[in-house]
Order: sequence, then structure tokens, then C-alpha cells
Amino acid sequence: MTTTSKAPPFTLYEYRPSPFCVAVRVGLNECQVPFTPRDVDLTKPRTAAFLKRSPFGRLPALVEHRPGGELAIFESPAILLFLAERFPQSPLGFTDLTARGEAYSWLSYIGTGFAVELWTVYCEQHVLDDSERSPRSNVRAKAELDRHLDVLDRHLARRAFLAGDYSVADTLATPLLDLLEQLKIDLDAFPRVRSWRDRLRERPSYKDAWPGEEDDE
Ligand SMILES: N[C@@H](CCC(=O)N[C@@H](CS)C(=O)NCC(=O)O)C(=O)O
Repeated sequence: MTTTSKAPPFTLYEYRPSPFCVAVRVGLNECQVPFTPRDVDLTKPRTAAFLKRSPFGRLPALVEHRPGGELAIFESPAILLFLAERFPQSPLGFTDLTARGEAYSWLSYIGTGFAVELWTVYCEQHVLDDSERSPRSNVRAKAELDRHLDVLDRHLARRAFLAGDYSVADTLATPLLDLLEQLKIDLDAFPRVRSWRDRLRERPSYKDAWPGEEDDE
């Protein structure tokens, strides 16, 4: 990655542990784009300036500083698609219309299907209090997540990545797959999902998304 003394043209507003923010860091690294990270404290009210960039106050938001002003993009799938278009020669760029169509489908599924199933199980285990939690809904949420993992496992029997070559869909999935470990979901029954996750973790873009944190326990 080339560096200059000028401030990088991109600023990433983020909450570091968020998988959606990690996905954007991975995407920026895939494109070899230098950026300035700006942590936003989720416990504090958002500033008016931030809400102009991310109207719902959520993270991540990516800002490209341009001579005539700035372009702000929110929602991690939209940011990744923007990077794919902005840096077409990068691994995120699409080779043809088929690759583009398949990547759109899988990106959409990961952002609205897989992420939601994971979040439901996460809430059952870590967010809801005892009065809201029920063993039945936990079992139901886990069974639904298992069904998704089974479909993914069968899909990955024929390909190394979700949409053929590595794409934005894999970028978004990378940190979400880390959550499976936090949720103690055993991947023995889904060996292709496990090897896909391991392939994604081996990418320098993922390793570089955690500067200085690799050795943390
Ligand atoms: N669909 C959004 C989800 C972003 C999201 O939920 N971000 C969380 C952090 S993980 C957030 O900003 N929460 C604070 C809030 O909703 O006010 C994306 O993909 O960017």
C-alpha cells in the first residue's frame, strides 16, 4: 500500500467490534485504500455532522473526501458495493455481469438473511434478559441458523467462495463467521463452511483489519 503525507481520502466512522465495521475495514484493505479510522462512542448522542453522514446514526459510515465536497455512504453492503465499483481492478471488482448478479444475490442474503439469523441467536444468548428469553425460542433460532448453515455448506461443496471468485459477499461474511465461535456453534457438521471461514481468515485483508491486535488473547 502506498502512503503519502496527505491525509487519506477516506474516513471510516466505526465502532471497532462491530462485524459490519470489520467487513468494511476488510473491504478497504482488499482495495488497498488508506483510510482514517474514527471511533464513534455508541453511548453518546450522535452529532448533527455525523447524522448528515449516517442518518440513522449507525455504523459504519464511509466518507470519501473530494475536491468539491464529500460523499458519505452508510450501510455496510452499500459501502462494499461502492468500493467494488470505485476500485474495479481490486478483488472486489466484478469481472462480468454474471459475477455481478451472483455477488449481489449473495451479498443481499448475507446482509439480510444470515446476519439476521445470527443476530437472533446472539440476542437469545447475550442481549435479552431472563424475563425475555425462552428456551423454546433459543432452540427455534438455533435450528433456523443450522438450516442456513446447511444450505451454505451444500452451496460451498461446488465452489471456494459464495459467488465463484472472492467477492463483496465473502467480505461481509468474514466477520459474521467469527460470531459463530462466540455463540459456540460447532462447525463439525458444516465442514465446508469451516474451510471457507478459514480461507477468508487467511486473507491479508482480514489480518490487516486488526492492526496490533493479532496477539491479543
Ligand atoms: N445494516 C447495518 C447494520 C449496522 C449496525 O447495526 N450497526 C450497529 C453497530 S453493530 C450500530 O451502529 N448500532 C447503534 C445504533 O443502532 O444506534 C449495516 O450493515 O451497516
